[in-house]
Amino acid sequence: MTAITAGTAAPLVSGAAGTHTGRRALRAAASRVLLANWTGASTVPSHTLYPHQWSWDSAFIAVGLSRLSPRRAQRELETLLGAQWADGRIPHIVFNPAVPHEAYFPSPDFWRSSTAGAAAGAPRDIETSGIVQPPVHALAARLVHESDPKTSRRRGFLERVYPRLAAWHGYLHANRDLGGGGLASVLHPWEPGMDNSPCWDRPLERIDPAPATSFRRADLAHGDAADRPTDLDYGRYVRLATDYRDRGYTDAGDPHGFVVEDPGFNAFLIVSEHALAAIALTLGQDPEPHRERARALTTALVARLWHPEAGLFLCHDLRTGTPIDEKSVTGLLPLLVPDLPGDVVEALLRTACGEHFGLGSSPTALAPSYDLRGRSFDSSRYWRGPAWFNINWAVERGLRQHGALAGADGLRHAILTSAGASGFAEYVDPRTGRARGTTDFSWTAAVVLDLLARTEEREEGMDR
Ligand code: 9WN
Repeated sequence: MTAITAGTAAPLVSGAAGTHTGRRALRAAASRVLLANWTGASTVPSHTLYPHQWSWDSAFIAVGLSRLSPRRAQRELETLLGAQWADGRIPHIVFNPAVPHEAYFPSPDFWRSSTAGAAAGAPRDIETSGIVQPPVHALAARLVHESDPKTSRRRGFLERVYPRLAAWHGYLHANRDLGGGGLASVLHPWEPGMDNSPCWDRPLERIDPAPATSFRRADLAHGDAADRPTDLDYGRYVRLATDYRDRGYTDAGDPHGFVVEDPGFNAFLIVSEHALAAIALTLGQDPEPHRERARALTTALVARLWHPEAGLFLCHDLRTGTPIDEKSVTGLLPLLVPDLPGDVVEALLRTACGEHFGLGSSPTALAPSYDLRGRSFDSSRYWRGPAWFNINWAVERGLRQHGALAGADGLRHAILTSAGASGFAEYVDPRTGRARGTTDFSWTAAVVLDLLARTEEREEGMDR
């Protein structure tokens, strides 16, 4: 097993993804996926399984699109921000009215955002869900701007998105610090984006599932049931979303059935807060409030979720006031955070390449979504083991930022090889690399485009 340590550089991408011809073919194939999934103002994650716009998907997609068309990348984010609620929340789904309700569950008639969410400021003329997803957007806006600052400046991109992104973070700060310790909490397993992670098994035991006869899943028409959450999971997702909706999507007040502090969600918030500071500076505004918030969040993240004995950040169940003793890749995502204490970084790097996550164990090793040794590990089922490409893109950035260059180069190579070989799979079996879920998946193609461009920038000595 290759140790991941700071300071050493491995050869650049090698093999098919490393030759110029191989890279050109990969870039062309990834571009075809994103172009085919573009619907005129935004991009669907997948035409079959997810035929609307998703919040954190669009952030990753914008980063990839910026390598093809900076204007389109800006449009992607601005379409999403066009559905922002007056309270600042960015909804996790923006529905396309042209898509029939039967194509995806839960559809707009389940969420009823324009009526049930009216008091919270849901738009009247666009239907959305009422929950949120990880705040990757300000990071994406910064990267989109940097990919072509001239076009961005000419179109006033940052001027338009900055107040909206600041309002989004303001919502999380004002409404979602339900633990009172300075971190944002999530209220539904769909919010951290890792829907059926084993981390949610215990907190979900308390939730009385909606009967399976009360809803009709659309996902099973397009995906293998063994790769998807179970009916019992769905019953609980539906119960939690129904309760939230029926309380007008208000965050304060009644205790929520599910309320958890998630390290990955908060790590993205911190990185995005740093991105807002950079954006403010570019616009001639004061970056200090964003820096201050990033510092406070970082302190709270380490104080509340770091567990030295696990060598990992753990989720925290606010209903019981206890850590959730499961090793999920969400606990590695704080590698994205720039100012972590040195001993925390060292321990995270050891965990990343140890037996639980196996980075560096082979040239194609990707970080699994869940502990390879965990009792609930399942190599096929969604967020219970399979490796996801957006998460591995984030881990790669984290490794590189903390100087673990050999590990970062190895992971970059593994992402490019595995994404191409799997037909831009939604996720892959972390042991075999076999495609799971759907293929031609947008964020998989997007992170490939970004990493290919970064590899070239690095070769030309301009890596950002
Ligand atoms: C529910 C769109 C989304 C991703 C999530 C992923 C999956 C939805 C679903 O697809 O969730 O939001 O229907 O299963 O878990 O991370 O954003 O790609």
